Amino acid sequence: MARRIILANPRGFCAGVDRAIQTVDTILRTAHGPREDGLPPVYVRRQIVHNRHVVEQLASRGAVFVEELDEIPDEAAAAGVPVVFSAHGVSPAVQREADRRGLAVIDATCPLVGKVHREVLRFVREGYEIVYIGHDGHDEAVGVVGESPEHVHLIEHAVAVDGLTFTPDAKLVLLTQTTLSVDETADVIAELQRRFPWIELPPSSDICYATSNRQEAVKLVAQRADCMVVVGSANSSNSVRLMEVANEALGARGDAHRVDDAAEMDPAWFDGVETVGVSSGASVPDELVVGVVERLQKLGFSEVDTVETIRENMHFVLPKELRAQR
Ligand code: 2E6
Ligand code: F3S
Repeated sequence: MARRIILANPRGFCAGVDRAIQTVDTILRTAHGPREDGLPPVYVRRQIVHNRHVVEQLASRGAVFVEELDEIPDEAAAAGVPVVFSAHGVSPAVQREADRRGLAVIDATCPLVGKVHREVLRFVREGYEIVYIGHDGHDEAVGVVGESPEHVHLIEHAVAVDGLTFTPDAKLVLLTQTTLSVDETADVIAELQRRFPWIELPPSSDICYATSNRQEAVKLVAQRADCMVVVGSANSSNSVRLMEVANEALGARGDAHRVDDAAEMDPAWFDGVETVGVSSGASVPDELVVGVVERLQKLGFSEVDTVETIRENMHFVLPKELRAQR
């Protein structure tokens, strides 16, 4: 039988990533090359999305990536050089610092992350304590917890529920990071409901449509494959979750491997493999998947099929400062 590739669909860019990259792209296009004053056309706080190739590509076109706002010189602030906040969002402290410095901020925070920020503010106003399932230190979690550090209690796993102490008179609500594993989160929620039966869930899950759709599709593909390749960077939460979900669905039949690009694939992974599944995280340009498919074809995987679970049609408009320019 011919060796084959099964592509998962949906995979790759989500609406929030597309918007964030287009934000930086639009600024770079409008700038038409380097400025006369020697300053860069745009600063970006943190990786615009968690993908090495995306960041390298935008940097090669002149975008300057910084970890913190204090790396941006005062002369750039005075000259009005735009500063883009990444798709993962920022804490109010970062926004305040930008205001203090008079920086020309363009906020590329995904609207679905922004929604969680607003939920925190609303529930705190209403007197709730918030249990937030997320990854300690991840940009998105840092931003959300920063909205109200004293009322947002971050936990990563079900075992951490043991460390929470709330009395039954405490109003409790659960919020989560947008890119968690749907199945793992269900386990944490079950444990929370066992300990705190009165905990309220938000009206709709904070795990975003793109995360859950990609996990659903990767599961179906993995059930039909002997091995999986998931394209995405090591610091991309949704890509790593996708790899874990694929591994779980493969079970003893094989392994799921995360790679940044085709060059990271080890041909030995495919010894004895008849069907390899391929997917990619929400921050991954599809040309990287094309590269993976081409390399697999060279290794003898000549047939290419697709498994599609749902057709996405989500789109977010650009930040208001840029709408006229696109
Ligand atoms: C913003 C929020 C959620 O690491 P993570 O999966 O959060 O981020 P990316 O940049 O890999 O994916 C898109 C994204 C942006 N997801
Ligand atoms: Fe937004 Fe979800 Fe993408 S939160 S950036 S739509 S992975």
